[in-house]
Amino acid sequence: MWDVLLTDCQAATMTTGGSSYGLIPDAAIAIEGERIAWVGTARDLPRADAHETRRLDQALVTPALIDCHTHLVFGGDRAAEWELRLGGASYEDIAAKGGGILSTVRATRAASEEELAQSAARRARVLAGQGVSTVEIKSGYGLDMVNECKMLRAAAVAGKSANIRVVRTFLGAHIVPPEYQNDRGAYIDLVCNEMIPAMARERLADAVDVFCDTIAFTTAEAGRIFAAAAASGLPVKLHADQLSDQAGALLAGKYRALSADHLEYVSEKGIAAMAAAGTVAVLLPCAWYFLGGGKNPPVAALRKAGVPIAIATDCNPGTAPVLSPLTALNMACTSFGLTPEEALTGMTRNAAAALGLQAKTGTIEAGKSADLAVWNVSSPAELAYWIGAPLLRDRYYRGRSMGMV
Ligand code: DI6
Ligand code: FE
Repeated sequence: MWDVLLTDCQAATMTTGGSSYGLIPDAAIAIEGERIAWVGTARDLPRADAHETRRLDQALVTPALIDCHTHLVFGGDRAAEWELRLGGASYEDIAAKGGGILSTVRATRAASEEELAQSAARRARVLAGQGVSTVEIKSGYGLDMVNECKMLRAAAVAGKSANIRVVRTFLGAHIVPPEYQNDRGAYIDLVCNEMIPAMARERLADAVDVFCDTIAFTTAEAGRIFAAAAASGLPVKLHADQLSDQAGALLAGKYRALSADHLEYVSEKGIAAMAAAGTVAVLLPCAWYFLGGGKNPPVAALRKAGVPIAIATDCNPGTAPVLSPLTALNMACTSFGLTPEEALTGMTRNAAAALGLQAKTGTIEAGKSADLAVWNVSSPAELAYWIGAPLLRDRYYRGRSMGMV
């Protein structure tokens, strides 16, 4: 006997093939324990006995959303810096004057682990209340062993308290910390020789990321860090070609990165390298918008090359103070020209791939974790269409209904 049977619903399974969105108009979904046991058209149900049957009045069920790129753990905020930017200062100017990421580093170092966990849990609960059951959280505002570990532990605590799966990424190479300003090589040594091995040994991180750009690390430096990650058995991701073309995507392809993220300035060669390596392109339209909407990422070229596209909020205090994944979907369509189906695929199936979780979550298929979102909409395109509407009706995480948060 199944534990739970969801009926009288439409299911956008987000599987490849079949009709668009993998849509099953009159669907049933059976859950056993933490997993999806069966999904299909209701009249094909092999049996209908379940401990609990929930009729959903034709609501739409999708895979729970996956926010595959966030910086959810941080101290303080950067509203004052935003006011400066509105007055004409650029993100790069502010960074050069010790503001920007470094100001969040100061606030994060000053915060206790409990404070960081609590504020991150509040943010994670907001994401969960919009249908997210998996969130990636990066470190990168600690920039020393103690504070990077503190951030990653806080990320795990936040996930538990919000009933959401957290995937942790070590971003020690976010920016050169103040105490190494005149010896960046020594900081990279620390990241490669001590921090990455410790993150792997203590199982504090699932992947390693580098911010590769003019205000952060060069492609050669990122290459050293990727080699250290490989030696410790950790997969890599890259903040690539956001503010300028640094050949970041080429490097991501060379190291078979799970994803290369941002990509506004990615080159044709970079796209080809990503396609050959199966690297996911994570586009972050909220950061693009909040920085004033510069160059668009080359969506048509990514599509043509067959690079899978994911969409995330990039929630962070500097360039994307955004806790609305559905708004990110809307912006992916209105600003970057994705179709609503591409956008939703980008926050489900392809977002799972960007985290190496494609076997576990991201589609509605038998055997996968029962991570589901139930929406009060009549078609999947509405998820990207509305801005700021309370569309979520229920969320399932590992087979359990979380109700409305
Ligand atoms: N790219 C981003 O969008 C964020 N970090 C990064 O490497 C911005 C982080 C910040 O400004 O605090
Ligand atoms: Fe980021």
